[in-house]
Amino acid sequence: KQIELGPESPLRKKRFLYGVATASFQIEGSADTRLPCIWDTFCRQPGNISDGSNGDIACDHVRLWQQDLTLLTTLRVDAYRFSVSWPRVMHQNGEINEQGMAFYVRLLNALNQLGIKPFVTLYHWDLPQHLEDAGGWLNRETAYQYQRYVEAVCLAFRGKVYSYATFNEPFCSAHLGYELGVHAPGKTGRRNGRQAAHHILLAHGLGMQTLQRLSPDTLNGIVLNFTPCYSATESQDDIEAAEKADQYINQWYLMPVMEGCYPEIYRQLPPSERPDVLAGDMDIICQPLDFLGINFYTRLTYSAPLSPGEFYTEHEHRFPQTDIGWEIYPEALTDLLLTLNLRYRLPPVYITENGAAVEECFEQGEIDDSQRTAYFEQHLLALEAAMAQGVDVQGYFAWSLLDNFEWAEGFSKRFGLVYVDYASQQRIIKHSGKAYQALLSSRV
Ligand code: GBH
Repeated sequence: KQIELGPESPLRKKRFLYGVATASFQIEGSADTRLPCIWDTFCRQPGNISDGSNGDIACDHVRLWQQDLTLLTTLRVDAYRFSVSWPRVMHQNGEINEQGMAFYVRLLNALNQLGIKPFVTLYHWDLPQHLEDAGGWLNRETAYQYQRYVEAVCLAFRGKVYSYATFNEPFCSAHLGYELGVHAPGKTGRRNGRQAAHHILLAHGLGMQTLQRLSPDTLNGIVLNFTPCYSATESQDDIEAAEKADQYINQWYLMPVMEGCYPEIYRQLPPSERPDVLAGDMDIICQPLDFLGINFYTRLTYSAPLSPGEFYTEHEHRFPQTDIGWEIYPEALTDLLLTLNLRYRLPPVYITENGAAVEECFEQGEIDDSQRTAYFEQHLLALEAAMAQGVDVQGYFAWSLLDNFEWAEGFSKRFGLVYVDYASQQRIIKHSGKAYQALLSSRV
């Protein structure tokens, strides 16, 4: 199975950038050579991770990174998106961990030597545990600590980076981590979720200011995840519920960043559930972006709330799902890009993550994952449709280079273009990886 795009597709042009993405906690291992983070703690509380695993070893990438860079050349990617582990590069007293920083400097040097553009994510969920002990993202001070960390990274990486993203998916950190409690640090409550979101957004703004000052020549922005919200029926109640869900899970993060305000639904929260917002915060959050990173996996369908005080209820899926239970609905990517483009003055967009956990069949050392290849093809076609209607999309990153630690799913769900045998740490390029490579090398 190949990825078939039309001969004239803009996605087959050399100037369209292709990459693969990873995140520090999900691949690095070598947990003993950095500070503990909130995910180390979360993994150790029984019941949080479906297979009881943790990130102590993961893909052993800190030791096998050279081998993993070879995979990037084999796949022929233009860019590699990875994240820096804050607890690996900073000591608890705020000083730089030189050994940890040196790991990334070696990685960056090697990427530059190979001609692969480094897209650096500064925060992909691994908050140092000592900061969580002081309140984590519920504590405003964490935003200022984050800014100091960004400053240290910028100075150490000077001249080696193509793009910086301040955060990956504030939704996940805030909503899943501090509101629903299904991600680290496992806190709950609407006010907690919204307060964590606000401090993360504030940290984004402070981080952008630091990037503008210390790294003005890199492409600086943020990565947000979007789960487009559809209504279950055409009834007014369901449409309204879907609209509210969209404000609550998607626009809550985009609107402050782009326009310096929270969506309408903010005012519908009872005061006891609203976050503390200080004068001037919204102006800090709303910094000009060089790019917007969009992570897209699935959509959700909503109907009217069942109980008072709620805004919506999630409706059951109607279309086929991936192995992780997410509906496959590529049109939502087209709809999303067109809607955002109409509603906002978007900077250039990069799809910074897209991918699927699917069933794979292992035969004679080959991994047949044709469903994943089909998923990529469908989503690239959906992207192409949006671009044909005027959306400025500059690049696409497949999630993920490697099978890795899939958060609350542990190692039970695989998203890689490359298979990882966790017993031997052997890597095997899957059929989808070969299809991706074929697409990338066929560009004109
Ligand atoms: C990304 O998060 C992460 O950045 C990455 O680290 C991770 O490995 C990857 O995705 C795969 O999970 O569960 O039906 O309600 C994506 C997070 C996924 C959150 C879709 C919202 C809604 C679907 N998003 N999810 S559902």
